[in-house]
Amino acid sequence: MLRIDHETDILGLVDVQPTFMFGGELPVTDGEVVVPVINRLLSRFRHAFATQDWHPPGHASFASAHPGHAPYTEIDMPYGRQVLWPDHGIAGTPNAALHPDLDLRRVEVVIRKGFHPAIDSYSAFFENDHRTVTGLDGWLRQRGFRRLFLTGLATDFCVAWSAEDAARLGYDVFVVEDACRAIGLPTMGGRTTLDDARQRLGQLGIRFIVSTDIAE
Ligand code: VGL
Ligand code: ZN
Repeated sequence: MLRIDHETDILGLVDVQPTFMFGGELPVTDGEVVVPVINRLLSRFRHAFATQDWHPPGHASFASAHPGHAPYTEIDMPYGRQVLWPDHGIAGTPNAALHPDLDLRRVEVVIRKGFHPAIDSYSAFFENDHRTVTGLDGWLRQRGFRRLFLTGLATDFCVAWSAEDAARLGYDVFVVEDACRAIGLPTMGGRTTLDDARQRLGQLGIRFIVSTDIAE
């Protein structure tokens, strides 16, 4: 059992937006089921932050910006390999809002990411060039938070990249699995992006828990 320390623990909501749910532009299987699980957690933590995937039209991560390339294939970008996605998370559209059923009373800061036209940003801390910062580290550090409990979409992309950066920045990181859902693209040898993410995160000491592991 984990006991919440209300001074130094914070719940993180990663990209809990309709664009990643049933009926959205980049639907994650069962993405919408995380909303009630996250609301239960929000009633227990005193502090929370949220991220929002927030792209301009024609963003470089969209397959539509690369003629001849299909969604869910990869290309080389100046900063490394990039999966191409369907157009999604368009800044200012209803599907890019935080899910309307979320109880946002405890969400003290919202970080938007992915608004630079030429760089994608999975992580809540750095854009995919691993150098451009979002400012979240400064906010968390100045507020004195030490342990992050991450939830949201998708486990194997934005949640995983946020968790890895957080661990490297010195935070103690927990991924609350029943409050997350994965995209699960195939990788090498019958593995998926979720299998690969679990392995990378485990090596960094990031723990996968379920919401019932957190004491009432
Ligand atoms: C995400 C793909 C593209 C995510 C965002 O939130 O995991 N995935 N943009
Ligand atoms: Zn995106």
